Amino acid sequence: MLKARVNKSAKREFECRILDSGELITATALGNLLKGDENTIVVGDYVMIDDKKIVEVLPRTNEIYRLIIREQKKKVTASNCDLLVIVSSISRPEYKRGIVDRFLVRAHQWGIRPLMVFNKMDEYDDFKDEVDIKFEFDRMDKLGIECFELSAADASYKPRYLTLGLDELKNRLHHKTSIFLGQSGVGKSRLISQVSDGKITLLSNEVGKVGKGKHTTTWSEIVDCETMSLIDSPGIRSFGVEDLLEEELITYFPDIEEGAVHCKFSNCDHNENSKGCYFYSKLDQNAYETKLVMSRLESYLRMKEEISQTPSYLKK
Ligand SMILES: Nc1nc2c(ncn2[C@@H]2O[C@H](COP(=O)(O)OP(=O)(O)OP(=O)(O)O)[C@@H](O)[C@H]2O)c(=O)[nH]1
Ligand SMILES: [Mg+2]
Ligand SMILES: [Zn+2]
Repeated sequence: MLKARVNKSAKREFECRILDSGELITATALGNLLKGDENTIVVGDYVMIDDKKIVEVLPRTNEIYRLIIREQKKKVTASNCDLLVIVSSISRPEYKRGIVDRFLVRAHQWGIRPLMVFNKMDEYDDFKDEVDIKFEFDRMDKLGIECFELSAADASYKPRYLTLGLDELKNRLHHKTSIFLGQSGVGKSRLISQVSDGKITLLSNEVGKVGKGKHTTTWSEIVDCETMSLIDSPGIRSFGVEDLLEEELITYFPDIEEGAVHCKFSNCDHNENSKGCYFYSKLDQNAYETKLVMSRLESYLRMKEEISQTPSYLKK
C-alpha cells in the first residue's frame, strides 16, 4: 500500500501524488468511500492506495467546508490546508471590505491561518479614491494578519504602500499547503502562476482585463510547486453566513468580543443608542483607531443580522 495525496478530484477519478516516489497517478476508489455525498474524497486528502484504488482516507487536520442548511448537508471542497490566502483586487472586481471579513470568519471556523493579498496594484493609481489601502492594511494589521501588495500581471511590481511583495509571499508559502480564495476575477489563478515562477499556467486570458470574473477556474485542484502546494479554487459566488449560529459568530470576531465585554449589558446591540455601549460611549469616534474598530463592528453587525433571519432549528 502507498500513501498519496489527492491533487484533483472528479466524481469517481482522482489524480493522486504518491508521497514517496512523487509519481502522479489516476486512481479510482472503493465503492464504500464514495457513498453518501460528494465529500468523501476531496482535494488535499491523504489516502492509502492499493493497486490504483483508494482504500482509505486518512483523518483530516482541517476542512474547507460549507453547511448547506436547507439541505442539511456539509459540503467539503478541500482539506489539510496550512494557510488561507485571501485574494482581493483593488481595481475590478471592486474591493469589498465586507467580503474580506467574511473570509476571516471562515478562516476562524475552519481553523486555518489567513493572510491577505491586495492584487492588481498596477491599477491602483486609478482607484485610489475608492480604496484607502493604508486603512485596509491597518485594520488587518490590528488583527495580526499579514498583508501583501502585489500585481500578478507584473512580477516586477514592488510594493509602494505596504511593505510585503511577491518574494515575501513566496517565502511564507514554502513547505505549506495554501488555498487561494476570493471573488471571481481577483487574480487567484494568475497569482498562482506568478508564485510558481510561471511554471504553472492556469489560464489563457490576456493580462489587463478589468471587470467581473468569468469563473475561469471551475475545479479546486492542487498545484505542486517544488517546495509548496497551492490550491486554486473557483471564485466564490456566495458569501452568506446564514449557516452560522448567532452565538458562535462573536467568537470569530475576537476584536469585537474583547470590546463587547465592556458594554454595560451583555445583550447590547452595539448601536449609537445602546445604553452603556463600549464602542459608542468609551471610544473617541474621531480617532483613526476607532474607525478601524468600527469598520469591523459594522461587518459583525451585518452578519449577525443576516444570521438572525434564518431560524435556528434549521441548523441542527
Ligand atoms: N491588471 C491586472 N490584471 C490582473 C492581475 N491579476 C490578474 N489579472 C487579470 O484579471 C483577470 C482574472 O484573473 P484570474 O487569475 O483568472 O482570476 P481568478 O481569481 O482566478 O478568477 P476565477 O477563476 O473566475 O475565480 C485575468 O484577465 C487576469 O489577467 C493584476 O495584478 N493586474
Ligand atoms: Mg481562477
Ligand atoms: Zn455594545
